[in-house]
Amino acid sequence: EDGYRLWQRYDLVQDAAKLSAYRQAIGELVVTGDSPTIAAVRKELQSGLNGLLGQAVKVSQAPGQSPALVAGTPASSAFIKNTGITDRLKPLGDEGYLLLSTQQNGRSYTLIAANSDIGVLYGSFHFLRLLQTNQDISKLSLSSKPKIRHRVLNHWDNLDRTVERGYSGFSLWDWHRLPDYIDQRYIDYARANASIGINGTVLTNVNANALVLTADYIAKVAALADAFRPYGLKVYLTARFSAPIEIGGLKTADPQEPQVQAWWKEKSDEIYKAIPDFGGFLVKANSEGQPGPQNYGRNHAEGANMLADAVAPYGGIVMWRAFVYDDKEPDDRAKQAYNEFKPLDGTFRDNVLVQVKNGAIDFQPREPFHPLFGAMPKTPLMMEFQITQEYLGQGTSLAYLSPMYKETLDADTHAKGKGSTVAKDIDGTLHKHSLTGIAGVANIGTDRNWTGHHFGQANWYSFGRLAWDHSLSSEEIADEWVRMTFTNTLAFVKPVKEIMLGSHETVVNYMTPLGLHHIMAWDHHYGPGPWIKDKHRADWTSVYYHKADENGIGFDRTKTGSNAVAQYFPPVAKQFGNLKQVPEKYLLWFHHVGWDYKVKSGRTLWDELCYRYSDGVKGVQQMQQIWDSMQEQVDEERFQHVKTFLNMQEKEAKWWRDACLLYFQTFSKRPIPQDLEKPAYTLEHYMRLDPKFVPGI
Ligand code: BDP
Repeated sequence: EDGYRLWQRYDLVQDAAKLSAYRQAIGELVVTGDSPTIAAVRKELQSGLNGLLGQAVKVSQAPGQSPALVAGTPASSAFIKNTGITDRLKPLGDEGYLLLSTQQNGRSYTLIAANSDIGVLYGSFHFLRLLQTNQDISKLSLSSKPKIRHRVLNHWDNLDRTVERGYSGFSLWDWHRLPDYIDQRYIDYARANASIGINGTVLTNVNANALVLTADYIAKVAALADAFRPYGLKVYLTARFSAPIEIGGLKTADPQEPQVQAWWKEKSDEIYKAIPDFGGFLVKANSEGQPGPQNYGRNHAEGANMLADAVAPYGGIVMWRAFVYDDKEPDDRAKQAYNEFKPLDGTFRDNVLVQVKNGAIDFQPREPFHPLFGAMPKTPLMMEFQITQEYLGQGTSLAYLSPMYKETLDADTHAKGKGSTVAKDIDGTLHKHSLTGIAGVANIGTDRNWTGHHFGQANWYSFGRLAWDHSLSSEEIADEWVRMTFTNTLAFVKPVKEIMLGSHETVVNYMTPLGLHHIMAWDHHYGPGPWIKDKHRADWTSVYYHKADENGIGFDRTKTGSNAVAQYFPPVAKQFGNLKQVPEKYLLWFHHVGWDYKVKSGRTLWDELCYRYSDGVKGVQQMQQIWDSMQEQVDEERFQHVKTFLNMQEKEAKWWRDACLLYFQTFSKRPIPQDLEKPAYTLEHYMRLDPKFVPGI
């Protein structure tokens, strides 16, 4: 059990009654059609059922005497057409599916039906999930379709196979051996994505390299696209804005220059010739040193529209990132994306999505939702979440991120009155957009278990599940994942879910409680670094964000400060801007608060900070205790792996707690409450510490 099989383990069903019911219901398997996608369906159902049922399932061309599982579309299967379900299929669109138990001529059938082959594949994965999680399949009548159209992974993979902010080995894309060699990993990657409904993948880093747009690389990308296609996974590339200069030999990349426009058109023609269903481009422009339209005095819409025009004839899209900020700009970094993009609402082409990070700073352990959500009614906004744990303990920390994703998706923007959630903005229902999207920065690499930490798999999984259906709860998703990845035994499922559901809050507590943010170490972002100051960019220091002084701590973003709260719709602005009403989890995000201010618990702010940091460490220790008690329920290999990682996490938690409290204490000048564990070392020790020595603390 090295984790390679992810949640697709297909081992024998252990519950004897369920096993016999499943064997009974699936006397034979009928998969109709002959497309590559249908071949993938057949293969997946066959291997899944063989494993789960512990016997070779009979595969037939048409339903015969025994109860059958029938998968197909009305177009490929006369049997399905004749069941009269076409009307039920209509509203399910081109990716949805129906799972139905039905009787025909006195015989029982289970249908996996859809309008399209890819719908059949998604339905097949759902059906297998029902077996994997030991559900009753005798009276199925359920349909499902995605709420969001483009459900995309963003790989921050470089062409030399390093992965920016990747903590699970190297890039999966073996450019050297492509296009000839198709690694089985590519297929397994596509299978895993399809099983959770992910339908797009951006192969390359947003800090882009123009080389990927040269002919040699396009051929390699085309080979990947061919491998992924049966699984409904489209490829996208990042477009370096200066590519016309770097690989095109032009003098400029000005989007208003006809020769530049022509270059991108020709480049798109070339790409689509090799990859007819190429998804389009993701662009990071004029951000953190990347080139962009502003280099030529043009705005973001002018840049995006040029690329959009190039891919439009082929149905391609442009995902243009709103992650922009500039240290020359004196205003609060949290306000800059809104200031830049809001005035451009209505000026983007129809095939452009503006991709917005969940919060206004940068994937912090916790951020309030980005004020752009709800605020650009004429522009489809795409959500960007980070799955890789750049700011959340990286590869060694257990942090189940579904609750964090849900916190943003469920947040109410009040854009059109109460109930205008962020989820409704990105699924298009709020402002009536049919072009919709959601992206997750991948945590996947060449590590045998894909994600470094076994529990990192749950974040890939939950991103996909929420991208498909954001109304799912974190608990439901964790339940599915634990059962499929480990076991259905309740004695394991319940406690491990408890670990998962509390884990994000635990990490927030020991890193950035009460709305603190961006206090991590310089550059690598792993450990604590609240003391970071005097760097060439103020907006990359920690003191810019926590603003601790002898009076208190926190960033005043109210009227008396940067007034970032005013970017939210009035009810939200009022709530966040009011010291008494702001949710405590965002307290120091929006307010500079005195050390002796009484918080909800009745403690002073300083004492509360100390308790929160300590709670974080205790939270990790609780996870350790629960996990230790699971030894009997789980294979030794994964047990030891997770155990060791939790030990590292405990050290990390103490490191964060002690370093941050000692540092903030130099301002608060108040004691750490008596009943709490005291820091093991001096502040100087932590400031000198090189993270690579942490396990030795
Ligand atoms: C930051 C990362 C940096 C990325 C940047 C981005 O530290 O590596 O390039 O985001 O999203 O979080 O563009």
